[in-house]
Amino acid sequence: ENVQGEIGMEHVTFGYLENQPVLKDISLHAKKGQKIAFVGSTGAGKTTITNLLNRFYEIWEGKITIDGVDIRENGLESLRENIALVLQDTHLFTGTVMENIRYGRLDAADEEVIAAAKTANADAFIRRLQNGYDTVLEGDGANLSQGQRQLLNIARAALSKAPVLVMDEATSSVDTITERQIQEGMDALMKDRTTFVIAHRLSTIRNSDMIMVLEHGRIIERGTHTELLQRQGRYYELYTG
Ligand code: DUT
Ligand code: MG
Repeated sequence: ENVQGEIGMEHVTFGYLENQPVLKDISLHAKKGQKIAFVGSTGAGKTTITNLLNRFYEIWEGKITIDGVDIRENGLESLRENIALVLQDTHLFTGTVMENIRYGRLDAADEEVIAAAKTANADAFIRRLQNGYDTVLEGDGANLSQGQRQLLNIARAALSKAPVLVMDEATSSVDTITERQIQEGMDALMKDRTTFVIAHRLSTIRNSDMIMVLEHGRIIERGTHTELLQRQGRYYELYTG
């Protein structure tokens, strides 16, 4: 199986409750390796789009494809293998740092795990922990800062070989050094993968191939950063506001 990671959405409509659509007629196309960013007010439907790509819910209408194949045709297992996730809430378990990063890639040697941590910019802080990579994390990484947990999530995704990456950027107010580390880690991660990124800091998505502006479940504007600024519409408002 050689998945390229092209993503298509055609006229996707979905809601969590009957007769209450949250996404309406969403169509988009991401070529292999492109970075697509989603912006818009809270509740606009950004996370819902990624929930659907991951098949956490079934769509009401329309179609979602990877490499042209409807995601309902292949099993969830293949979907999980092809999509790496960096979500707002971290999913760390009680175990060592090494085990937490290796999660999902049990075949990975220690060296590979450490290389992924370096890619994610997590290696330096891990080495400063009491027992380095052997430090045991409490449930959900309670003994780490929010920024450190995020870096571990990024390291885990860096170890994954999935051609598609979904990132729901943390809104968290981490310090600027950690923020820069997170940004560098995410940039390294996106390289060569088709990426859906939900951005809360618009500064981080200026270089996207396409920015989608969502409002009340619809894409109301789409284009590059430059195009959307020229348009002086909603994105311009969000960016300059
Ligand atoms: N919603 C539900 N049930 C859920 C999740 C969301 O009813 O389990 C509603 C809340 C909102 C809409 O769906 O009215 C879209 O939510 P979503 O989480 O997709 O919004 P967002 O754009 O990701 O908002 P935020 O910026 O706050 O993360
Ligand atoms: Mg969200």
